[in-house]
Amino acid sequence: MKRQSIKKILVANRGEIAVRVIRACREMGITAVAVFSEADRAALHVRMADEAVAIGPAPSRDSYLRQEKILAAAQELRCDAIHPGYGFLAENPEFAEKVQQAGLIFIGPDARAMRLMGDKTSARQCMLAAGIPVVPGTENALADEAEAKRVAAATGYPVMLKAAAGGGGKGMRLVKSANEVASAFRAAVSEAKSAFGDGRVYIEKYIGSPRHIEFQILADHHGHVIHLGERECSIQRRHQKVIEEAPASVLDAELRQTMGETAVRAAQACDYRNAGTIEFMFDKNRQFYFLEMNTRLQVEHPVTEMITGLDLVKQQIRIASGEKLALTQEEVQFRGHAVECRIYAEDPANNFLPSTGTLSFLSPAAGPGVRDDSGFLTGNEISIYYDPLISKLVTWGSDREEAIVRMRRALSEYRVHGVATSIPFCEIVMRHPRFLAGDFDTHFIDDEFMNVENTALTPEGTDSSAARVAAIAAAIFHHAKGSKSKPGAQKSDSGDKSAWKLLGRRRALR
Ligand code: MV4
Repeated sequence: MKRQSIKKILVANRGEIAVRVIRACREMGITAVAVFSEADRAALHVRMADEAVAIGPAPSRDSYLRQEKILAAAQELRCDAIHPGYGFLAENPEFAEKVQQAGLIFIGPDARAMRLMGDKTSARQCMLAAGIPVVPGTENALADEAEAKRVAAATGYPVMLKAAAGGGGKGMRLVKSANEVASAFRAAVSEAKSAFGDGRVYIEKYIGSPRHIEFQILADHHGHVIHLGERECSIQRRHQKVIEEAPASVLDAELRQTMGETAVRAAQACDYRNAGTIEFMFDKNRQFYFLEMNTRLQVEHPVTEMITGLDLVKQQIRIASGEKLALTQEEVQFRGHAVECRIYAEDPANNFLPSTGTLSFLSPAAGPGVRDDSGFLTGNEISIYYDPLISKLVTWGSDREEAIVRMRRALSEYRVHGVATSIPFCEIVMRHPRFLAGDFDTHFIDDEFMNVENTALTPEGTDSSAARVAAIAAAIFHHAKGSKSKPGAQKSDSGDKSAWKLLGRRRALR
């Protein structure tokens, strides 16, 4: 592939990720063009860009999802490339195609790789053919209930029904026994049809208490693929990640190498280009299975940047312009530990209900080892229209302990007035004995805070009991009170597993 210089990039996104991409452009001497909806006229990404174009009303479908408007803006302003960020159009193969047809560079993989990995059955087939371990199950979508029954019995209960067009937890169903198959199959098909316009579903063996561990890969247009290690992303709620870290404390050097090599082979198997993520489930027996591939820059990419010293957005831009990867696998060096807490405008004391309003005061944490990737300024509005992510607070330490202590310190400095945030919840997790011990899986939040068996596996929208909401509210109330007392005033607890019981007894930061 010939080198094409990129001098001007349109950033087809908003919030913190648009700001993140603009920052990379600035450092590279690239002109950054922002697009914005009517709700985002005063947004940080608009202020930081060199030029900005209005693309429509607040709802995403009228602005950030308007492919033709975004393309027209890019052409009119003579951009060389479009960076899609994550979400919105980032994994839309038609958009990637249109960008290319317009003579522009799409900073990401090609439409073919996106399609191949977007269909979870073709992704599984591709990985299976390459000898990558995938969760046992069907290679093709199920034809009917009868086939679903046969395959489920052959796989062994419990099984998961998943939408081929799904991913990220949408349209999944746990099936515990034969008498549930028929109704679960019908429900899954109709759910998949209405959510994705594609009713195909397939079966996987159910993995009981998995960790979610994903590997970052980079692939250039010259046949070089490297991995940048893993991120542990098990601390999530309803398939929304809350806390991520790198490296994963469960992996030893040998397993890291094996999984890293597998991730590289997975990227090679689909002839992938640019930055991507191979998601694995990691089970109690330390077996790992390919889950899905994300064909975009991910929200949690900063933890990888913090431990490798690499700038993933710059890497994406260089790859897209046809440059060779500047480093080999052996030259990738890992140093220390990083933790990311997502600061959402959500009220943890009110069942994580989105909290909208004006950010009347916003004062992020700073200081040694702290990075705050925010999309907002004091005075900005958190509206109902977009993702409630305010910021990603990331800390680095020479080891996990230091990264966590720094995170506690940073969370305690962070000030957000005007909306409720997930900060107090993150403060609780940063002191939770199971988090500190690295003893958690994807059910951690449900198990420790929701006090109800496996909400992750009950249908979406299943609601909380009043008692559960009250328990979290009480925990946060006590925590807020505790945080006003002197650090170090109380001795640390031991042998007490319940999160909220710990809260009144504030412990030293260490
Ligand atoms: C599974 C699983 C157990 N067994 N598949 C959820 C998100 C989507 N990417 C796949 N997910 C899961 N698939 C089998 N065969 C459990 C989950 C799962 C999960 C996976 C990753 C991160 C968080 C999760 C939370 C609940 C369930």
